[in-house]
Amino acid sequence: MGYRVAVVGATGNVGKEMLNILAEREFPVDEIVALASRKSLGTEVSFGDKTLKTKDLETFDFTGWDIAFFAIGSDATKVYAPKAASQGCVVIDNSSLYRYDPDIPLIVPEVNADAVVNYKNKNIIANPNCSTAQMVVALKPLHDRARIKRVVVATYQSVSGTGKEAMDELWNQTKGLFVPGQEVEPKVYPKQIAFNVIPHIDVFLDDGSTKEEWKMVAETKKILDPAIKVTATCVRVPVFVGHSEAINIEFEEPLDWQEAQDILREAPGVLVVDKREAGGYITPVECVGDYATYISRIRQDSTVDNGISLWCVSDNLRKGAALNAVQIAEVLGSRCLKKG
Ligand code: 11C
Repeated sequence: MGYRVAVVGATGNVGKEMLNILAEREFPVDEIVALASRKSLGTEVSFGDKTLKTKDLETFDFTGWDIAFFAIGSDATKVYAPKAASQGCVVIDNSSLYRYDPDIPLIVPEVNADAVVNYKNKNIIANPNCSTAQMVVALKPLHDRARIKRVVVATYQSVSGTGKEAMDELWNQTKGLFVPGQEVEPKVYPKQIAFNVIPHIDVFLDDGSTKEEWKMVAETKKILDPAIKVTATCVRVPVFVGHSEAINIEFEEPLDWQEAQDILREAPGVLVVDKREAGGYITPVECVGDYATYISRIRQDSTVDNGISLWCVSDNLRKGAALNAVQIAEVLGSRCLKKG
């Protein structure tokens, strides 16, 4: 006995990972359907050892389906998520459309699983931005111990966060730089991404910050604690998969780096790799395909009272998107929804 599950946007980076993770974690599925826009209709996608042919999202009737994972842009989500929800299907949405709606829970299961019951308000649950998800997994156990006052974070975000076209741009631009006459001009990004870094993700806001930076602030407050002050600088780097973050944390109470390391070793969803020697830390290429949020470089920041700095790395398509969505469904299943 299981659930009838739809994956919306099944041909995209995140949709494909959702199907992989549902199969890997043996999520109880009675029936599964892969949905996509008309232009991807009939495309084949893998679900474990099965192959699914995508069906048309536009004409799909969600009546009788239990859970729909949405991994499409906000504009299309605005049309189809309320339709699915009103047809009785619980939507777990990876876009930013509903994240800041006070009636819609924004969930990272290691942090605020209890809020999942609020799905009943609108039959919709929001999945956070990838850079927020991995950060709050790391912050939560430390906040429980010493109360976080302020976080200063700089991100190093992979191009898969933008999508498949961006991954192609990095690949082709990198090759093109070695072959005279085959240089690839920036198209997805405003500047060259190969062998470069770009301090700009999502649109600019009036105060000079970017929307990606604003999301890290607003989502951390909603998921973890509205009292925590966050300032972020979000940067795109020439890495295919895996977001990294340098996080500086100021606490209300004293916290020794060794105790922080012990706390993080016990924390759900976290793996600590922290030897104070060459290679004794995790880099993004090593986290690809994993579930964990890796923490390295835990150290005291003696420039403030009660400061700790650390390095945090995770697979942005997994904990940052598809895995977190499936974990939400697992909580929903165990606490709220009946099977079959
Ligand atoms: C990036 N974090 O790396 C973005 C992708 O709000 O879900 C996800 C954007 C979002 O570009």
